[in-house]
Amino acid sequence: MTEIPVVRVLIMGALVLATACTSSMMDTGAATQLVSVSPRGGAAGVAVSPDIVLTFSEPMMTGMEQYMALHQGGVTGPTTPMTCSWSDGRRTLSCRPGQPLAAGTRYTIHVGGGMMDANDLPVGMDQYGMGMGGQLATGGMMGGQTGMMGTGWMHADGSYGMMFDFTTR
Ligand SMILES: [Cu+2]
Repeated sequence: MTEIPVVRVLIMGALVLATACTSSMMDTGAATQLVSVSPRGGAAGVAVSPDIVLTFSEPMMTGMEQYMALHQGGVTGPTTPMTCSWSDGRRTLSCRPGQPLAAGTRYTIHVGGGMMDANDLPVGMDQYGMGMGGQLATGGMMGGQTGMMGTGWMHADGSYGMMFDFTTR
């Protein structure tokens, strides 16, 4: 009868894996945070060809730029295509609109609440975002649009990320 020892070995293995998983999660420490946004929420007189820059406290997962959008008007307004690039070890995301923005017009940067860091962990947004003029994008504000309410956009707190509006000069 060799089956019982095999089962015991498998159980032991599972326990070791569970222990390793717990300790690695503790080592991760605080969640990655969105630490700065430019232009800040409520900014006025912004150039019509602005550099829109997000800075995170830790490296971000590949492809997360797809969950950052620039809307004309509020968060339900049409989006403007942007060209984005990462720097500083994938901590800084810099985007520029493909065409100059309209003058004297309000725009909204929408940072998707489901952005993940390089360790595949959710990114905190409101700890610093509120102080930068950000507002949580609630379901009601989204106006029932579905394109920005799925994975990548929805945050664990039930919001759809943060919005930072500005007005061009
Ligand atoms: Cu959006």
